[in-house]
Amino acid sequence: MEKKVVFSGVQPSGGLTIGNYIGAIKNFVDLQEKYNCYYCIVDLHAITVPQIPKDLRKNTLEVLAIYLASGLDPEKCTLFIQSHVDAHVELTWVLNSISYMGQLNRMTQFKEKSKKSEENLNAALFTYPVLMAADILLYQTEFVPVGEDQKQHLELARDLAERFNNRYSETFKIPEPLIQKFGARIMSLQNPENKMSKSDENENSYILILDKPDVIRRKIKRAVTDSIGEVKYNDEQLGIKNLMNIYSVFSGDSIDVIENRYEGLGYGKFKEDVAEVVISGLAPIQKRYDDLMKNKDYLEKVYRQGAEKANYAAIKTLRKVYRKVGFIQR
Ligand code: ATP
Ligand code: LTN
Repeated sequence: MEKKVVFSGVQPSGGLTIGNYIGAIKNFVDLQEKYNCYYCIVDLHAITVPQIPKDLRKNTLEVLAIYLASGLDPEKCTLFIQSHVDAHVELTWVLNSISYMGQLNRMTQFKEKSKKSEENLNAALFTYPVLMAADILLYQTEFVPVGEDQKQHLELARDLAERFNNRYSETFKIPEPLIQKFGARIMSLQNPENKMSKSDENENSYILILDKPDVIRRKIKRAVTDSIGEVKYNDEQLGIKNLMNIYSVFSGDSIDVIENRYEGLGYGKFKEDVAEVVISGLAPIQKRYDDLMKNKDYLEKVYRQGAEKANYAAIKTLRKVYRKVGFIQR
């Protein structure tokens, strides 16, 4: 039986955070064993906000190296750069033709990001979710592992697939989101009501996968908590809850075990331990990352082979789509 397809992407829009790792990349690794996985570095998405070209190039390779360092194996899954497979842009155009402005206007991410650039809002930011739908639908994807924040975009991808299938006959598989129950939304260390985001202005609000041990210790020490003073898991203590989630993911200990361990101990010791668990969880990834970044030839080989494999699958779907909408075969 053919393996079911998994697709996901990460933007090379800056250093990756432990939110990206826990909400997305960590799960990619488990999925590669059972599914036919495509993991993309979505550079076309990244330019929906201004990027400095040389940083974009650097960040793109960085995401690839982090994918590999986290345990993704190019023999088991397809790792590629979005702009290397033309079909993503081509399918986006066709999907734009069946996308409703009203629905795109309601996308939370668009509303939030457009607030940040009130003047000269660019059109790509508006059609960002259509490009994301194209990414997913090109590969006849069954499952899309993402963090909670991407749920609405997934809904749109499903709507577009259904709309196209109804209008032109069965073409796309309808994708399902795969959102972890636990860790799907790692919160900002400075404002635990917001998600941890690599584009946050305050660098104390996030931990980068590549942060050095001292930086991690400092950021966790400064993490906002509360005056209750007990390590308990509840919505009155969002900062502590978030740190407990992080602790649990990196240590493998359950929330109950953590609550019991820190009963009566206060926040100081707890925060120190959270930092150490994160540091030792990231250490092997950082070590492999450093080695990989010294071997640019290898990285190039991986993304080239990936693009070839992805292109082969994507073109099949795109040809079907072009035929169905009435384009003459070339
Ligand atoms: P930005 O913060 O710049 O808006 P982002 O980190 O949200 O970008 P991506 O890099 O494209 O955007 O996200 C890659 C994956 O990481 C997505 O699946 C997203 O849902 C997940 N993710 C991002 N932030 C978090 C978070 N704080 N908690 C859990 N998952 C997250
Ligand atoms: N919009 C996503 C990144 C992304 C993606 C995808 C995720 C682009 N294309 C396809 C899953 C599937 C984000 O996390 N900001």
